[in-house]
Amino acid sequence: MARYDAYREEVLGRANVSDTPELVSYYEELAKFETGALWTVANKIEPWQPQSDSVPVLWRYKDLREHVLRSVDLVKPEQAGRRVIYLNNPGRREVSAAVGWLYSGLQVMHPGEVATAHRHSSSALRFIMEGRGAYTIVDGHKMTLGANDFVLTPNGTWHEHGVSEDGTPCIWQDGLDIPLVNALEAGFYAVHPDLHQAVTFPVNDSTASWGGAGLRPYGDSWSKPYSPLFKYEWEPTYEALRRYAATTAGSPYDGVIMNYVNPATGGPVMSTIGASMQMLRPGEKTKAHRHTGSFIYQVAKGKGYSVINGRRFDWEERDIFCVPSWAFHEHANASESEDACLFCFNDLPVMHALRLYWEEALVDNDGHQPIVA
Ligand code: GTQ
Repeated sequence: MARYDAYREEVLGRANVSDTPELVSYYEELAKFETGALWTVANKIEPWQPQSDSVPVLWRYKDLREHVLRSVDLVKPEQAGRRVIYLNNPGRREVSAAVGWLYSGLQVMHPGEVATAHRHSSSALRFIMEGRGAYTIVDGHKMTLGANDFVLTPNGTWHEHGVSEDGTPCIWQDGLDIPLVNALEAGFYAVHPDLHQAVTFPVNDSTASWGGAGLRPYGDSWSKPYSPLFKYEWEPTYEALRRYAATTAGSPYDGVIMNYVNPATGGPVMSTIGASMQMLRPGEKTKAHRHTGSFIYQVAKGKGYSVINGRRFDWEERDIFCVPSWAFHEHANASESEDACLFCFNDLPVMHALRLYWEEALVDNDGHQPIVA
């Protein structure tokens, strides 16, 4: 590999300048004026292909759950703002990212607890893992939440979360584009002046208005840059996948996969974050491909494994794992009788908007990666 790269550097004109005492002192002179010679960094800042600092990680729910629950005894939501245990990618610790420019964490609330309303430049989503009675309020729209429901809190919207008095302890996964917004140096944050917002619409009005398959409220004038449907419930999502599965061969790389969309446009749910739910049929094993963009999966149902850059990760319900940009990945359902479902959120809307999306299949080895670990 090293020889091949050296060959390409000479033949294709990449930077290939050896240090001499004269050059080294020249670089020191340049540094004094906050400058540098491009050829000392060119190969690093313009790689041949995407180089992710993120590594594939599997966060097992059976490891995390007790630690997440313990935080309830240690801090109150009013002290913590949000009582969340966040997921740290070993290659992205300095930006608190779970992968690439995406953040994720597990938030826990007990019955009767409420977290104050705030808004920020980051867009956020939640995927409910366990418990009864959780709710989120987004700009006056209150949504009641159950396991595997998916909720949006688009950037700029006031949002707060809680669990009703008659509920049970609730845990959900948060997903935000905090690292991206910080990288773009565009983040504002504000706490609601009254600490909480009024519920100004009937409860669950968003799903009542926009949740009808293929139907749009007559004469609506929704023009905001995010989905008017803030909650995507599990039951209709699973039903849609089952029906689609009965009539499609599916994707060779993802099985039966459907995107959550903004029903007003057909586009992604928010401007920076997209999401999908996919079903791997009993015994289904997909082929490997890779693409730009960062991906965080939660196992909504079933058990199986994914091979990511040659490493096998065995997962079960509620486990979370990430696929870094340009990492080869393939998925398998370990059951011969039950389907498996993977929820995923990603930065694909950013990749597409900036024309940075690129994709390729693994051609060798019948489309499967040799497993190295
Ligand atoms: O609920 O808005 O996990 O602002 C991290 C930052 C959740 C939230 C997180 C946040 C939120």
